Amino acid sequence: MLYNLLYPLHTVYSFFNVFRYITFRTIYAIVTALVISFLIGPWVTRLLKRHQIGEEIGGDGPESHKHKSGTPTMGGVMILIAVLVSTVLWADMTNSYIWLVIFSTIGFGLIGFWDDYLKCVVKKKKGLLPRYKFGFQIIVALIVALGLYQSEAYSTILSVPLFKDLTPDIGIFYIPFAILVIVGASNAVNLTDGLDGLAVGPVMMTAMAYLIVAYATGRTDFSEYLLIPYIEGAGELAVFCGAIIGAGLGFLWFNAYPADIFMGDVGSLPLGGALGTVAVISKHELLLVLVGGIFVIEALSVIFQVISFKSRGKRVFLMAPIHHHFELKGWQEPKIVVRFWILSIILALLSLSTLKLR
Ligand code: 57M
Repeated sequence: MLYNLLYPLHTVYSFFNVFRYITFRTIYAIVTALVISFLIGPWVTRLLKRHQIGEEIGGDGPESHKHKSGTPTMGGVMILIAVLVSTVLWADMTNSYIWLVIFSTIGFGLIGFWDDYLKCVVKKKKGLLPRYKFGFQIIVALIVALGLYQSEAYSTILSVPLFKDLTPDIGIFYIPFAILVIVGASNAVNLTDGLDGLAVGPVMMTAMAYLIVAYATGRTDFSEYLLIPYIEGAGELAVFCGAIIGAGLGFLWFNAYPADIFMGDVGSLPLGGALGTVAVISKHELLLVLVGGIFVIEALSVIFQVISFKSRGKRVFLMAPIHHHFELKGWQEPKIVVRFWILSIILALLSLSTLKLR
C-alpha cells in the first residue's frame, strides 16, 4: 500500500523512488512483521490465558509433554496479523498474486481458527471433523488454482528441478496438482508442529528460499540467466515471504523452548497453505518437496506408520510423526528441534543450488 501511495510522489521527491524496489520493501516487510509480533505477542498470550484458551495434553503422547498442559494455543493469530498487516503495508496492492496469496492465508487461517475454537473454547476434543477440515482446505486451494488457471498469462508447464529440458505441460491437470501442493503443504506443516519451535524454523527457511525464487522468477534478467520461467509480477511475493520470516521470528521469541505459546491450527494451516501457494504461483511447485523436506519427512513418517500398523500390526517408528520417535528414544526436545532446523537450512541451500544446477 505504501508503494501505491508513496511511489507516485517520486516525481516530486526523488527519495520516494526507493519504494519501487522489491528488495527495499521486502526488508521492511520483515522488520514490520517482526515488530508487530513483538508488540502484540505478550498481549495475545495474556488474552489467551485470560480466556483459558490453552492446550489440553491427552494421555497418548510422550510423558515429556504432560507439563505443557495449559500452554496458551492459537498464537497463530499473532502470526496472521503480523503477516497480513506487513504485506498490505509493503506489497504492491494492485498485484493479483498478492491478493491470491492473501486469500489463501486468510482461507486456511479461518479453517484453523474454527478447528482451534472447537477444541479450545467449545471443548470439543476432536475439533473440526477431518472430512470438513479437508473439504474446506480443498475448496480454498481450488479457488487459488482456478484463479491462476483462468489467467491467460499463466502457464501449466512444470519446471522440474535439475532438468532444464524436462518441462511437462499438464494442462487441466494443473488444477488438481496445485490443490495437492497447497493442501499437502498445509497439512504437512500442521503435522510438524509438535515440538517447541519445530514448525516455525523450517517455515522461515522455506519462506527464505522462496523469497529468492520469487524474486528471481519475477525478473527477466535473472530468469533468463538461470533458465527458469519468467512470471511477470511474481517478484512481489518476495515481500510476502519476507513478512512470513519476520512474523516467524517474532513468534519464535515466544515459542522457543520452553514455549510460552503454541501457534495452533490457526497458525500451522495458513503458514503451510501460504508456502504451497507461493510455490505454485512462482512455478517452483516440485522444489517445495526439497525445500520443505522436513515437512515431507514428517508427513511420510505418519503415512508409513499408519500403513504398517494397519497392514501388519507393527510400528515402523516408536511413535509418529517422527519427532516423537526421537523423543521416545531419549533425545531432549531442543536437540531434536535444532537438528531439524539444521537439516532444513541444508535443504534450503540445496534447493537454491538447483536453480543453477541444470
Ligand atoms: C496436530 N498436534 C500436536 C498445538 C499446535 C494421523 C495422526 C498422525 C494425526 C496427528 C495429529 O493430530 N496431528 C496434528 C498435532 C499438539 O500441538 C497442538 O496442535 C497444533 C498444531 N496443529 O500448535 O496447538 C501437541 O504438540 C506439542 N507441541 C509442542 N510445542 C509446540 O510449539 O510441544 C506443539 C507445538 C501439543 C504439544 O504437546 O499438545 C500433537 O502432537 O498432538 N496425531 C499425532 O500426531 C499423534 N500421533 C499418533 O497418534 N501416532 C500413531 C500413528 C499410528 C499415527 C503412532 O505413532 O502410533 C500424536 N498426538 C498426540 N500425542 N497428541 C501422538 C502423541
